[in-house]
Amino acid sequence: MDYEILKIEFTGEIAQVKIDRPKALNALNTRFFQEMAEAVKEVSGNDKIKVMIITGEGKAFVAGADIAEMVDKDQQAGSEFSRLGQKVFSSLEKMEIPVIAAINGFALGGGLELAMACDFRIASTKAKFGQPEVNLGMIPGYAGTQRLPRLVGVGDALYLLTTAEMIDAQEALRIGLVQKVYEPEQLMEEVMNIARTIASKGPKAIRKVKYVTRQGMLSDFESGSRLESEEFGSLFKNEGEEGMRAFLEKRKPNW
Ligand code: DAK
Repeated sequence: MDYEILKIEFTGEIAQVKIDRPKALNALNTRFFQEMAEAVKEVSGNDKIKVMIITGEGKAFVAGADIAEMVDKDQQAGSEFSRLGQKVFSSLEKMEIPVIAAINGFALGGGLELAMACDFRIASTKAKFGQPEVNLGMIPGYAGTQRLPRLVGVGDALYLLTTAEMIDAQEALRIGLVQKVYEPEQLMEEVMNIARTIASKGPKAIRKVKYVTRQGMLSDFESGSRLESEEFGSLFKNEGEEGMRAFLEKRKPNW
């Protein structure tokens, strides 16, 4: 598939996926979801890539699902649009490598839902966040009602979901919606530094730590802990041996 909305750049071990439809503030339409599904496949199929970054072009990360595309849909088409989006967003969580949202501007509605499907979020001081669906007589359709309370707690989630208030990056940092905030001109450099840090760690360990954490969020504590023991064990006489030997021999590990 030729990309029309996404731009994908590979820099060393890092893939940057840029959403480039600034005229509509990068609003999410069917074509976006098709291209994002393709991008996930392409990046996942490239063994060299260790981290993926998603960001937006212009003044928005993503200003929501495309209202112009949604307005005429009937109930069935609305549910299908929701399911397509949910599937693509879940595929980001299921990617073996970490996915970072670099939030350069508006992350509203479906845009915040996209950011929440990434493994963590780094924001510019210009970023703005909100779930404004109730302004439109709608509710989130890409699992925002599920991910937001898991990330920030039920009180802050329902505050944002029911008031549709737009919050700034500092408030998003305070409630734990984003992990770091940088000046706009430093955002991508800092996100690349974080990505390079991750890429320098044990590659199997990084994949397993994401897998176990993500699975744990879907299961109970006991099952998650059991899975952790299994995956922990699988790194012995494996990448973990090299990492531990390198520490004892005071050298860099050779992954
Ligand atoms: N969809 C389509 N076009 C959008 C858009 C959107 N979400 N947001 C902005 N645009 C377009 C504007 O219409 C405008 O187009 P032109 O008039 O230039 O043709 C252009 O982007 C620039 O926007 P503005 O002129 O409005 O720019 P401002 O800086 O003045 O304002 C803003 C920026 C972000 C505050 C404002 O654009 C805004 O309030 N946008 C709407 C934000 C919003 O309500 N987003 C949530 C969308 S609802 C579901 C699946 C998913 C969802 C729900 C259900 N199911 C299938 C069940 C999710 C829903 C949403 O995400």
